[in-house]
Amino acid sequence: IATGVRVEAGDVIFSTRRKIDGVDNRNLEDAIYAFGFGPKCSYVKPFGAGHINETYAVYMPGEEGDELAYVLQRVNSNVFKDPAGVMENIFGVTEYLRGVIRAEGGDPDRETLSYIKTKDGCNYFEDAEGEPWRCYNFIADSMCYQLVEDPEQFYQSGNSFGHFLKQLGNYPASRLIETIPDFHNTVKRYHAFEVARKRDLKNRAAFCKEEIAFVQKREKDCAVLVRQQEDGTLPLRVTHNDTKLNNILFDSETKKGLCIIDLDTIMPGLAANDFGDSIRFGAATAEEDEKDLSKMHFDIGLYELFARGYLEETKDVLTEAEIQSLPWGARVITLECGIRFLTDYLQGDTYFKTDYPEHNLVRARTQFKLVEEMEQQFEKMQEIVIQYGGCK
Ligand code: ADP
Ligand code: GN1
Ligand code: MG
Repeated sequence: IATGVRVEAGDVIFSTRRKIDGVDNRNLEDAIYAFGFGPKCSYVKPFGAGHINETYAVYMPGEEGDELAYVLQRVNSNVFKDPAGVMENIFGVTEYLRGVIRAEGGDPDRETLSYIKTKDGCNYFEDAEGEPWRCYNFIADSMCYQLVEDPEQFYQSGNSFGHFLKQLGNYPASRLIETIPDFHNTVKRYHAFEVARKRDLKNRAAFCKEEIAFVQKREKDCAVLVRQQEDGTLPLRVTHNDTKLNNILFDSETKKGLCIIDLDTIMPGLAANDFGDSIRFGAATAEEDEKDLSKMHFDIGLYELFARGYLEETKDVLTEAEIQSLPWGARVITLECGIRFLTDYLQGDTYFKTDYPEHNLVRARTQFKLVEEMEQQFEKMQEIVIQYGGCK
């Protein structure tokens, strides 16, 4: 599914040409003016398929009619408690990336996001209710996918995320603010799940006994990577921490990975987590919220393609221990994500956007199905990274 198509199907929710009935747009309109688009802006539509922020496509008059020119987002302040810190990270990293891309002979205007300051020079705009809005350029002639459509895309995606790790190899990690503390501390995620299960605020534990048992059986797995990080076996790097396939834009013409987006969670982290999150989302045969579990499988062929693309870029910078940790990254991050969905289900859907009451439970189930299949194919997963990583 290309976002380009989704957008055209979306409803106009703000227009400078007509009043839209039934939509309260005050804050959106203020944001449009704050970034200097009003009153020229033609119209605005909801955009994308993220679970956290509210994303809007901003259309401006162009030479051939209205053009999608900017992406405007209301940052979820329930998730990001320090929006100023988030924006400081993003401005720092994208500025740095522009220099790296220029040195590589690339085009910084297409290969990284260009964030736009407000008219009065701030990194973001705070609306009347104190909610943060930020804005960046829309990258034209790009595609974004919710599922791998052509296996080549996933190889390209591995290449791009691998390249991204290298590009930020010398970025001073001390400059980064930890925007969500312990974001991928799977041990703490497990404890949060246990707290939610015991409180059972919404009386939902009775409806997910099997899923609860599934997680509890795997408590030890939650510690595998955290322990290796703590004892120094695995180094911290500057990582993206949300490397889903829909957080990368592909060039419509060359079909290659073009630009890594959704930089809210750039923080020091483990390479295995970034690798793992890409596998979790992209090496799956169905969408994250597929209800029919018979459609959901872990596709080891796709895993291999991603691993090849990723390791072509990174095998010379990652240590052998890191390369060997990558399959664990896939297992642990998939388990962690399932735990997070299940925790949110138990505590009444306060974190992820949901469309119906069981949405988070449905999502947790797909993740656990993937974990099970990864466990069954784990040896093969290990052989693959050893092969492409050139390990002895
Ligand atoms: P969220 O944190 O909610 O996932 P994202 O920053 O990932 O927010 O944006 C949501 C979606 O919007 C992306 O998955 C992508 O489809 C689309 N999108 C975001 N930025 C751009 C862009 N610059 N060009 C094209 N599509 C974009
Ligand atoms: C969220 O924002 P989005 O949709 O790209 C979440 C990720 C999860 C993912 C599951 C900040 O990502 O951690 O893995 O949903 N982002 C945050 O799809 O919590
Ligand atoms: Mg996203």
